[in-house]
Amino acid sequence: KPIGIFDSGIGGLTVLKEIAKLLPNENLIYLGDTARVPYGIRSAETVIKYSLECAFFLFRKEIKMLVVACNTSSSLSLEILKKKLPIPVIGVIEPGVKAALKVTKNGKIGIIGTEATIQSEAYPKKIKSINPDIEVVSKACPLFVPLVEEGILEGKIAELVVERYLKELKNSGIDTLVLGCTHYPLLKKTIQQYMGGIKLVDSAQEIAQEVKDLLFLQKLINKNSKVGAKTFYVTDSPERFKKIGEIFLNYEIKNIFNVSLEE
Ligand code: DGN
Repeated sequence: KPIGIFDSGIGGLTVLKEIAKLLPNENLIYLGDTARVPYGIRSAETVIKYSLECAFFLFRKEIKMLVVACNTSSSLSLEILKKKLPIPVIGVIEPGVKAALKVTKNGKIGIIGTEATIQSEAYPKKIKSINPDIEVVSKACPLFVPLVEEGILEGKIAELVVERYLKELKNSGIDTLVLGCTHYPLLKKTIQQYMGGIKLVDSAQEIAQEVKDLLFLQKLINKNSKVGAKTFYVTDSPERFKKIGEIFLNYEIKNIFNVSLEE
């Protein structure tokens, strides 16, 4: 049985990439809700509705586990998805938080994400529930997503936007910064350059490890196939997904199908 992964669009491919690296034998089905991206600027009610539609589409493909790759969706809809689906459901927030708590030495953690993720306070709430003494500084970085979608990952423009959003965080005394959005790992180099010694936590890498651990724990690991198959579904036309997605994955994307989620 495959693992289902969904995101509001293309960004979740950073998560798919890390899962494929760590679990090369697993069959992966990816759904990108490209017709309705971005989720990051929508109301909680809408994000939950869209997330449920994505989850049920994948559930009907007989997945054994659901990975909510989108930070916005994980922030707002993880609990309800866990209640509605009779399979393990994992979101990106908790693995990112756990990693950040391991990394920080001075107890001051920065979080960056979309407007909706930051407003939901999902990250600070999770952090405080584990360790109330940690100080959290959050910042929404809305221009990072379009920047990445345009393939502007390094150079003057990227540097200026990074500086614009991260200046305060850089001087706030944090020693750890969580990249709380699917797109941000692509800007890692530019962000790291600007942030200097501050440690970056890539939630895509962290969730991949969590998926692996959970598959072992639940004895769901795939031992049969040699090479994990990857199938992609998108709600808008596949052309743009293919073009931008190949920047994310660094290889040619085949098997992209267009689907409609509205019933
Ligand atoms: N996938 C979204 C996230 O991780 O928050 C980013 C894209 C978006 O919907 N704005």
